[in-house]
Parts: sequence; structure tokens; C-alpha cells
Amino acid sequence: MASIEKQLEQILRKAGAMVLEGQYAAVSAKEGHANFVTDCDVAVQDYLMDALHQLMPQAQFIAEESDVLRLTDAPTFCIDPIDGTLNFIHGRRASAISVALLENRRPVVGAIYNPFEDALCYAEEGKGAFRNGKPIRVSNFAFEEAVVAFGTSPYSPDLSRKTLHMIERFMREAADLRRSGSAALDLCDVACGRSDIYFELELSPWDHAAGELLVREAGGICLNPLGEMRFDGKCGVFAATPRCAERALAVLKEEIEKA
Ligand code: LIP
Repeated sequence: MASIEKQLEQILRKAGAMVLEGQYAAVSAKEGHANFVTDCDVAVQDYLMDALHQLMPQAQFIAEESDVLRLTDAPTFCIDPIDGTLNFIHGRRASAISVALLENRRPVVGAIYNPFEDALCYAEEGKGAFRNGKPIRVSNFAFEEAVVAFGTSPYSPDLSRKTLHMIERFMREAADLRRSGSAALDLCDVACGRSDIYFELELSPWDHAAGELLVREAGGICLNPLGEMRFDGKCGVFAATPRCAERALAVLKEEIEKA
């Protein structure tokens, strides 16, 4: 497949400009606790689907703000138009546009653009990971020095409760915690070496597909701590550096067993 990096970069930067202009968008509630969508999410998704269809007419789509979640072996764009929607609504300047291209049901291209930092993280399978064109690598801190990022699954109170037990354990055994509100940005932080561990017990494919590839291409480990990694439905996500992964995964699995 010829690289689509330059075309994807242009498309994501234009979508990013829409996010920056759309700060005061109308908000609607979706199903579940604290689950919102704005008219800017929908407008950005409409733009992305149109632009990506022109780039690759044969590709199918999985997108957060549409009802379709049917994954086949065919080339499929997996889109989160604004990851970190609650941050966007509150003007917290911590949201990203995330696009992955899946082939044979797994990511082969991942692109995450943070318009608030003008930062584009990009990876193609087997070709490394980059931030604004510069190579990125995961960190080499010891587990006891690790910054642990996490997501709390606000739509699932049972998972949030389990998560709070896990972060209490990490507070005691690693260095400190961070909660950004965007899985895509959390996974970029691991790939860039700014966090050492990240986990969230339930995410949708559009939250993590691009970030999963970025972490692996930056030398990290990314898996589902609850079973098989999947991109056709919700699953847990765990990402870590090679130096921290074994200890961190053991903590997660012990706490999952207890909960
Ligand atoms: C968000 C995720 C985040 C999670 C939030 C929310 P959204 O995605 O990226 O990790 O903790 O609850 O699901 O809904 O802002 O696109």
C-alpha cells in the first residue's frame, strides 16, 4: 500500500481547525452516564468520512457517531472525530482526532492529531512511530518511577469502581497517576515516553485503534488485559513500556481477580 501519510496529515489538520473553531458547539446526551456528543463531533466526522472516502473509495467505516460497527477483512477507517469530548465541552484543550486504517481486522495505519498542541502522531505497521515527523520511542523508567495514566469508564459504574481500586494500588507501588480524559492522547503519551503505563477497562475501537499501533511501533506493548484485543467491539486496553509491562500487568490482573 502506498503511504497515505501526507494526505492523512492534511485531512486531520483540517479537521483540527474545525475543532478549534467549534469550541462552543451544542451538546446532546447519549446513552449512559456522562456520555455526550456535540454538533462539532458530528460535523468533524462527516468531514472525515467524506475526505477519507475520496482518499480511499473502497474503504469501509467504523465511526463513533454513526450506528455502524461491522468490521470485515476489508480496508476500514476507524474514526473518533473528537476523542475527549467532555474535555472539549469544558474547554479543557485536551482532545484529539483519531483515525486508524484497519486491514484484516487490525490497525496498519494510525494517526492522532491534537489541534491544541498542533501535534500529529503517525505510524504505519513496521515503519516506526513519529510525532510531527520526528521518531518517537517509549520510555525506560523503572516501574517504581512510572507515571500511570488511566481512564475510568464513566459509562460503566462497575468498571469505574474496579478502576479506582487499581489506581489506589498503582499510587502505592508506582510513582504517580494521570487521568487525561482522552484514550487517544493517553496512548500518544506512552508512545512519546511521557507516560509509562496506561489502562482502561472498557473502550470502543475508535478510542484506541490508532493509539494501539502507535505504542507498538514506538517499542511498547499494547494488549487487552481482559482477553483478546479486538476492534469490532468494546474491550479493555493496557499499554506499557517493556520495562514496566510485566509488573503493571500483574497488578492489573491481581486487582481484576479481586474485584
Ligand atoms: C473518551 C475516552 C476516554 C474515556 C472517556 C471517553 P470520548 O472518549 O477517550 O479514555 O475515559 O470516558 O470515553 O467519548 O471522549 O470520545
